[in-house]
Amino acid sequence: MVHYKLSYFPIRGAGEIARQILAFAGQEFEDNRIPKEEWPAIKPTTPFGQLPLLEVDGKVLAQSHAISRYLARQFGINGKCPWEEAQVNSVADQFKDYLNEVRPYFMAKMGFSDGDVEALAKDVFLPGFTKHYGFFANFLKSSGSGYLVGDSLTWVDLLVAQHTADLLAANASLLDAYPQFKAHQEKVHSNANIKKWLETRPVTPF
Ligand code: GSH
Repeated sequence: MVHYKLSYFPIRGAGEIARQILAFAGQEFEDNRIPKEEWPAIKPTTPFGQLPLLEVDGKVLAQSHAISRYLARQFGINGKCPWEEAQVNSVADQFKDYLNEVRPYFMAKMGFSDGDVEALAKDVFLPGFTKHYGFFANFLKSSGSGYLVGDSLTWVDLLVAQHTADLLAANASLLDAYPQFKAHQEKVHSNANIKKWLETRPVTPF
């Protein structure tokens, strides 16, 4: 049997969607959560000096989206044809652009950087969130299925739904203007395997 080992820090962050794809597939995996103190010794041994890393029978793959794409393809949630797969990748890449755009807000909010959290919420987060959830809303509308692309769950649904859940946990009214994303998050997180994962995964602040 193939051995999957997912290495990341003991948070959800950039490692969580790979974990969720494996959980969705009902695939056993080694959920290797590396304590901060152990990281300096491991860092130079990794392909790009960063986590997450996926090991498949000892072969190493870095970069969170590359890992998600590989796993999604292995387990059939990468889109049902090359065009759907490209659409999934397009939304996922745009999601990464969104996170980069709003990063200064989240870094300050999580206490990793100085900065006026309220000012960053108003000037950085809200404009980025409104712009990008507007883009993603067009995909939900166009698919008409409740999923972002096609008529079934893909890994980009896991990516967006986790972020929506995180936003809702921090501010329940933030998505009042986007009821379709509350419905999307509920639909994605009602999948039996995902539901079980969400209920049993380690509780972390982010
Ligand atoms: N583009 C990379 C990906 O998506 O995998 C970014 C990975 C990344 O930023 N990893 C951070 C990290 O390894 C944690 S989220 N930080 C420790 C370090 O750079 O030494």
